[in-house]
Amino acid sequence: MTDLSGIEAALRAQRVETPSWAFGNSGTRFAVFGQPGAPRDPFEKLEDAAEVHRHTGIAPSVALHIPWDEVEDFDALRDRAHKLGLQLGAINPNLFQEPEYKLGSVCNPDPQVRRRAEAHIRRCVSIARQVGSPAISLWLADGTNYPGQDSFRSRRQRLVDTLRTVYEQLGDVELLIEYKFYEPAFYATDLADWGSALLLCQELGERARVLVDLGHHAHGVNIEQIVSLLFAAGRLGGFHFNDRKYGDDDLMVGSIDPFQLFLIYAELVALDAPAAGVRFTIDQSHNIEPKVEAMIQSVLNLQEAYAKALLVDRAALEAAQTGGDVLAAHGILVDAFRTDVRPLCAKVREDLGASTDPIAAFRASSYAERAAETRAGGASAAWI
Ligand code: RM4
Ligand code: MN
Ligand code: MN
Repeated sequence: MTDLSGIEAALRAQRVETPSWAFGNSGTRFAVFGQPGAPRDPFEKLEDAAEVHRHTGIAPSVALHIPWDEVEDFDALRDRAHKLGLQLGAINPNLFQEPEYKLGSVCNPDPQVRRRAEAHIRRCVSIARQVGSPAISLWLADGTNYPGQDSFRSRRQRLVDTLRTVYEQLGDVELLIEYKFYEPAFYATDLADWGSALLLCQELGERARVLVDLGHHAHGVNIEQIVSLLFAAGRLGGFHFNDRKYGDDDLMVGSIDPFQLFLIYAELVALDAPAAGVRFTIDQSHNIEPKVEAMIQSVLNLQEAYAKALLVDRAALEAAQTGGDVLAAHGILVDAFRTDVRPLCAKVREDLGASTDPIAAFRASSYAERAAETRAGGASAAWI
């Protein structure tokens, strides 16, 4: 494809949602290293997200995690977002930190705990309505640690029954279901893979779709093929972008395996997924790197992956594929991956009124230094 103006238009229309929780302090199970200038409340997280959008031009929405982003007045939070040029994105119910959830949330053997989890999701649905959020994004930490601990069949039944009740309350809010193969459960996770998530969505109804987090698969799993399968089933709901070397490392997207990221985008372009309402969200944890700059870099990595995918010569690829020319087909894809798209992306950002060189502009702005000064005092927001 050499229609450069079409490619530029597609890049201008690209949208990436940033996660509120990646702006607050986070860490590993060993330590949380607080950073100077880390936001102290959801309002300050929005300021950081607006800074990312200001430099990149394609990150105008922010996902929230409840109760991490609980505020007294959600109208005020929404209004603040709008004043900063942002929208509030998917609402993520947190069903993994209360002591009651030790044996699970919606799959817990105790019906009272299941009711509590259900009530929390309902509350998130009402927050979504209030702030104009389009989706509830649900990840469950539910699972078991030992064989025999609980019955697979009963847990599945509780999962379906509870989510069915919630599903009825959704109205026009969409339900995204995220899977993850292990952690915190170490023997059997209740929603461990795309197949279990897809089956659940099909049981619930068409407003339930699957969310693919890049860090939630075993090694060697072909994520781009999963993307294609889910899309064909009409159930690709969105992404949690990040990268990893080992487990669910939540490193910056494209930092470890940029080729995989490109292949996922190549699949999305082939499917015309951006037009099909797929949500593109970052889900990362910046433990040692400065958070706002890391988020800007992550958005840029997504922009470059998309640009390269748009450059794939689709007609030539199809001809090589149908002609059985293995190496020509592979070469066409790799050619696009090898293209330096940085000037193209810089132009697109300039056209959007964002920064041609976002990292340099962010550093020159002294935003981080100012945040460290003005946000002194009070407790930083953190995931624990
Ligand atoms: C999980 C999963 C969820 C995220 C939590 C904090 O591993 O990726 O999306 O909300 O972490
Ligand atoms: Mn995730
Ligand atoms: Mn994760």
